[in-house]
Amino acid sequence: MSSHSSEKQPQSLTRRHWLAGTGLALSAAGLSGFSKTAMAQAAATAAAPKPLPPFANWKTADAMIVHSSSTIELKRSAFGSSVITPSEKLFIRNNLPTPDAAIVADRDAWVLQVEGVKKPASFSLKQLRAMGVESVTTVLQCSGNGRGFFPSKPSGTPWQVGAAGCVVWSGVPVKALIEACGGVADGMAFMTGTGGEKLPEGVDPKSLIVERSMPLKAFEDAILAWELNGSPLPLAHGGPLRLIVPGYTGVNNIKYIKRLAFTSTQTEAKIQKHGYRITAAGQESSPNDPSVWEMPVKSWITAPLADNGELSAGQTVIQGVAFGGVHAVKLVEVSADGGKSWHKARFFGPDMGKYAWRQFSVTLPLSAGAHKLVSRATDTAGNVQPEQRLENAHGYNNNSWADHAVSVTVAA
Ligand SMILES: Nc1nc2c(c(=O)[nH]1)N[C@H]1C(S)=C(S)[C@@H](COP(=O)(O)O)O[C@H]1N2
Ligand SMILES: [Mo]
Repeated sequence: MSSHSSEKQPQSLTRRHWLAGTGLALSAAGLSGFSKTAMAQAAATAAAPKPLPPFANWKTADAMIVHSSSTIELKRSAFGSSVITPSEKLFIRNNLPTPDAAIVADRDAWVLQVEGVKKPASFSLKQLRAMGVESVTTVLQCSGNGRGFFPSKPSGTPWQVGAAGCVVWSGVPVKALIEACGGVADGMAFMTGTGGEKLPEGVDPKSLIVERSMPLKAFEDAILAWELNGSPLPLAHGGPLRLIVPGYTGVNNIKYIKRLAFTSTQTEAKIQKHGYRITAAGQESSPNDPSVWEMPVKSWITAPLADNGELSAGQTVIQGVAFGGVHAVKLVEVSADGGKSWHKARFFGPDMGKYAWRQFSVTLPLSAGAHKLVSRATDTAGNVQPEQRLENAHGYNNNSWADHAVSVTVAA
């Protein structure tokens, strides 16, 4: 298991240390009755929601599930009915410690190195801003979103549906940058982005660096973004500058990007060679396994949910989100009987382009009793969201409609 996908949670280690320490001290004092109370209190502490880490303390706390200080997801009940996910509700995933806030103190001074072009050059953010501006709405989704539904419990964060959001990015198109650099150099097959995190000394940089390669064609609609939802890109989401590759899973959207290179081969970084690949369950990842790049078509219901109070019998509005990765989503069908019969949903709200998700809704009569609500999306290329997940060792790309079912009970 690579350090990138194991998503270690230092907090739980700390808690275990603390518990061990407490147990020792109490047994030494022979206070077994008190020890039980202490253990009960410790258990309650363990179950209490973790607080937001300081760099993300501006998030809407009651809308988020804090798995660790670097893995924070949106609750299924908190998606709302607006196509755009407010930045305060956008999930966070950092593979390395978040860089110091000093990097967003003077945003314009941030420097991007461009390589593998006819005229390699470095550009400050100030210079990039002068090269043009475009905006694109994309679904940003972690490759492991839905991992929590794998019965095999792959290691890594057990995300449910909330490691995803639909947001607006603004910045300069990569195409414009390439043009300014005289075009892509001959023989290049990949676009490679490098994260600007400072790496610890004495460690092989390849083992830690967040550097990802993707097929060259990915540059077509990619942008180097400095704004998120109309505000300067927060540090938590990769400010001052981030690579946005529409339709590709989260990890390919390099935060704090310091180098954009066109390369003939994929990077040798561990996160590329062994991380983020679709590996057969029980096998070690190999560079021959397919890389996690384009997102598959997917949808999920966001309301009603079992924890939103009792439903009464009758017409019920069922809603959710659907997207097609690099293709627009074309159709969503909803079933209230676990997939036996399907009803066409309608899209509502603005269409923000093919890389955005669409909100869907359908009103169905629900009788008293238990119902299993599921949704199934189809994209414009004809890909249909499958019933079963694609089993894989690390729990990537789960788009199974069965796994994303919602069970509700309607009162008699
Ligand atoms: N430089 C850098 N870029 C990164 C990461 C990272 O750790 N460092 N994490 C990646 C992963 S795995 C995901 S899912 C997304 C998360 O983006 P967000 O935190 O803005 O939601 O960023 C990606 N880009
Ligand atoms: Mo991710």
